[in-house]
Amino acid sequence: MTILITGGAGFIGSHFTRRMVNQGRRVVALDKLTYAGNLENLKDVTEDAKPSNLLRFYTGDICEQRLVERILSEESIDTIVNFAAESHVDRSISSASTFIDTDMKGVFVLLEASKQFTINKFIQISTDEVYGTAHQGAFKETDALNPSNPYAASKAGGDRLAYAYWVTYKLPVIITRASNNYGSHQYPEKFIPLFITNALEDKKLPLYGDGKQVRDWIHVDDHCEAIDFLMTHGENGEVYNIGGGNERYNIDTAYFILDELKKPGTLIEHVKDREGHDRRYALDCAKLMSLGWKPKIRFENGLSDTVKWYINNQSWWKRIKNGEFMEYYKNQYSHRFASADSQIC
Ligand code: NAD
Ligand code: TDX
Repeated sequence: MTILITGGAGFIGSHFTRRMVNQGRRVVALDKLTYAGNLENLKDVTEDAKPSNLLRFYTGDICEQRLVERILSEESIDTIVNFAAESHVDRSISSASTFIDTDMKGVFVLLEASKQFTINKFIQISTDEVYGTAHQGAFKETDALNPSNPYAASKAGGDRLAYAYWVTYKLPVIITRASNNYGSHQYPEKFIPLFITNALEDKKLPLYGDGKQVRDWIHVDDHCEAIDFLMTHGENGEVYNIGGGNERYNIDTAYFILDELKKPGTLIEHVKDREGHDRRYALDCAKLMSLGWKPKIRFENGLSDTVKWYINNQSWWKRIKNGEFMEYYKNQYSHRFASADSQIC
C-alpha cells in the first residue's frame, strides 16, 4: 500500500509523513514548497528512513492535473491524504486567490484523478473553521456549515466537493474536521509559535481584541493518530470531527506561554482585532470516540513540550523569521501595534 500525502512538508503533513514512514509504510509526498513548506521538517525521515526508499518526495502543485495523474499511475497509490492547503486565516483576509486555487481547485484535481485510478481511500483534511463560530454547545458533523473568512470558505468548498464525489461517484472519501493544532515545526505565523518565538526574542505578543476568543487545541500527534485510526476504522462518505477537548481563552494561552518562558505579562499587547474573527470553536467528537479513539495529550503538558521544542530549535524558526516572514509580519502587524516600541522588525 502506498500513501500519497499532499502537503507533506508542512506542519501537520510532515508529522503524518514521519508517523507513516516510522510504521514502515511507503509514502509519496507531494508538496509545492510554498512559504509554509519546509523540507527540513522531514529531515529525520529522509535521512534515517530504513529502508530509505520508503519516502519519495515530489515538489509540485496539487492543481497540476498532469503531475497528479502521473503520480497516481506511476506510484501505485492506494490511499490519498490531502493536507495540502493555504492554511492561514490572516493571509486569506489579505488576499484569497491562492486559497481558492489550492483549497478548492486543488481538491477538485485530486478527486478527478482519483476517479480514474484505483484509490481505496481519499481522506480530505478539512477543519473546524467550516462551522463558523460556536455560540453555544459544540458542533456535530451534521450541523450546517457557516464559514466566515475566505480560508474557512475555501476549505468548506473542498470539504463539500469531496463529499459530492462520494455521493455521485462512490469515490471512497472520508472527511476530517480537526480543531486548532499545536506542536513542533508549526510555521511561526500561527498564534502559538508566533507568541513563543516573539517572547523568546523579547518582542511584543500581538493579542487580537480582548483575547477572550476560545480555541480548542489538539496536539499534532493526537491529530495524526486520529487520521491514522480513521484510515482503518472510518466509514466511507462520513465526516469526523477531531477535537482535543482543550477549550482555552487565547489570553490564558498567552499567559501560560509567558509563564513557561519566565517572561513578563507586559509583553502582551492588545491589538486591532482580526476582521470577521470567529469568537469560539468547539467540536462534539462523540462520533469518533464511539469508534474507540480519544486524544491523549493534556494541553498544558503538550504546550510545555512545544515551548521546549522552540527553545531547543532556534535555528529552525530563526531561519524562517529572517526570510519572507519579516515582510509578511510588517504588513500584517505594523498598523496594529499602537506603541512605537513594539519592535516590529
Ligand atoms: P501548513 O501551512 O503548515 O502546510 C501546508 C503545506 O501544503 C505546505 O507544506 C505547503 O507547501 C503545501 N501546499 C500549499 N499549497 C500547495 C499546493 N497547491 N500543492 C501542493 N502543496 C501545497 O498547514 P498545516 O497547519 O500543516 O495544515 C495542514 C492541513 O490541515 C490543511 O489542509 C489545513 O486546512 C488543515 N487543518 C489545519 C489545522 C491547524 O490548526 N493547523 C487545523 C485543522 C485543519
Ligand atoms: O497574532 C495573532 N494574534 C492572535 O490573537 C494570531 C496569529 C492569532 N491570534 C488569535 C486568533 C485566533 O483566535 O489566536 C487564535 C488562533 O489563531 P491562528 O493560529 O491564526 O489559528 P485560527 O485562525 O484559529 O485557525 C487555525 O485553526 C484552524 C489554523 O490556522 C487553521 O489552518 C485551522 O484550519
